[in-house]
Amino acid sequence: MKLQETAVLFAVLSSKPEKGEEPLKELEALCDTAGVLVKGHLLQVRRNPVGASYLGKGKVLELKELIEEREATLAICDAELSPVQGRNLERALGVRIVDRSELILAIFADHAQTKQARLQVELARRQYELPRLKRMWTHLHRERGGTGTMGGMGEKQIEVDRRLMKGQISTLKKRLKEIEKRRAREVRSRGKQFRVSLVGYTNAGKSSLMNRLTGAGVLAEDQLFATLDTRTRRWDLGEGREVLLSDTVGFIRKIPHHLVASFHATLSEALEADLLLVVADASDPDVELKLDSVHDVLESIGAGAKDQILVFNKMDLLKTRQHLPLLKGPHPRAIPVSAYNGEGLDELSKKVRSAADAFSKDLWIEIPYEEGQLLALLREKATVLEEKFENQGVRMKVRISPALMATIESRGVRRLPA
Ligand SMILES: Nc1nc2c(ncn2[C@@H]2O[C@H](COP(=O)(O)OP(=O)(O)OP(=O)(O)O)[C@@H](O)[C@H]2O)c(=O)[nH]1
Ligand SMILES: [Mg+2]
Repeated sequence: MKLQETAVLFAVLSSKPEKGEEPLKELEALCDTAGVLVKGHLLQVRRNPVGASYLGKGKVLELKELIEEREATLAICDAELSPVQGRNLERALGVRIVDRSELILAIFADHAQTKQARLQVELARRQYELPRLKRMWTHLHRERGGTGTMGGMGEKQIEVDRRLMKGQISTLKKRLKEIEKRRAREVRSRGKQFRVSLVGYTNAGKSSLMNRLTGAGVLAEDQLFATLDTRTRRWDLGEGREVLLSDTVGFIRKIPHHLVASFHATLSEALEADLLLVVADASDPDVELKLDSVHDVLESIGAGAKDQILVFNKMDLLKTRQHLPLLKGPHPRAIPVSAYNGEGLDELSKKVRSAADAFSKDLWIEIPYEEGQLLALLREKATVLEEKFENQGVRMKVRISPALMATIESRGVRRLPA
């Protein structure tokens, strides 16, 4: 029988938590997703964590007592610990120490479905392990009942392991590059359709919206990081407008930096989009904080300046509309919706439709046969919807951006009445 892992959570806070604030709530949700039972909390308020042991001496002893009293098999820290801090704490406490990064990496490893996601997680984990030279905590360890420290590894073994790991890291990088190249080709072949990408904090309801809007059937669950890869589907906006909608990996505060680096290709799906739908959970008391970190991640991958529509999801969970002015105050243009009961989705479609209309319009034009270059340009940069071959030239119905239309008009092409 597999024993359930149990944990005590701990963190250093730079200031005293406000009344009603639950500083370890998100870490608990991460534990829940990873299948770890939480048995207790320990907080220390101090300006900076201690360099060698993260917690102060007295608090380490307190934590040890708590672990023994609650019979926990793990102690989980809400920050990323340095290799030294991790080792020292493990020695002092006699249980396995898992930090926030390691926990998130373990969840990613569990949830990775596609080859690309698996390789990306594997790469991030190897990079995390390299300076620590310990095997990460995984469900495999749990099945073996393995807790406690690695200890006792000889210098020579460490050298061999380190070299091995470096080799694995460069192989993983190479394999990922190949997949990325293939994907880039696929993206290019999608042509000139307007692309919309759902982004936002993990568990905000991106996949649920994707399902509701496109009938995609992607996994949506009350878990953190249910989605790790990117799915793209056609989204019919009505009135003959169709765009491509992508759902992808969610963001989190204090995201392990190795994960950002190895998931760069997946995260940068947002870079390829013409419009971002930034999805937030309107029922979450921390919504503003989480939106800030979403904007930070967007900024860091170079997508900060993209056109955005803010979408407040889960409106069905707000008991009264009173909450709405509160949400709309700083965000007057946000659209309130519910993936659950469908409210607000028509308005959302309308907003996206007008963004897509501004991006490109459907027009009839006529190009003389001798204008071969113009014909080629249109085939490459616009979408040809219909073609009729007349005496003078080709009559075409094209979906075309205002910029491209201006270019061809400057070359003497006129638009025809519809
Ligand atoms: N009540 C309510 N629940 C919702 C709504 N939208 C999503 N949920 C729930 O919120 C949870 C997370 O939804 P997902 O669609 O998986 O969220 P996500 O943003 O894709 O999350 P990750 O892929 O994990 O980053 C699920 O339990 C959904 O059923 C909504 O409009 N109302
Ligand atoms: Mg999802």
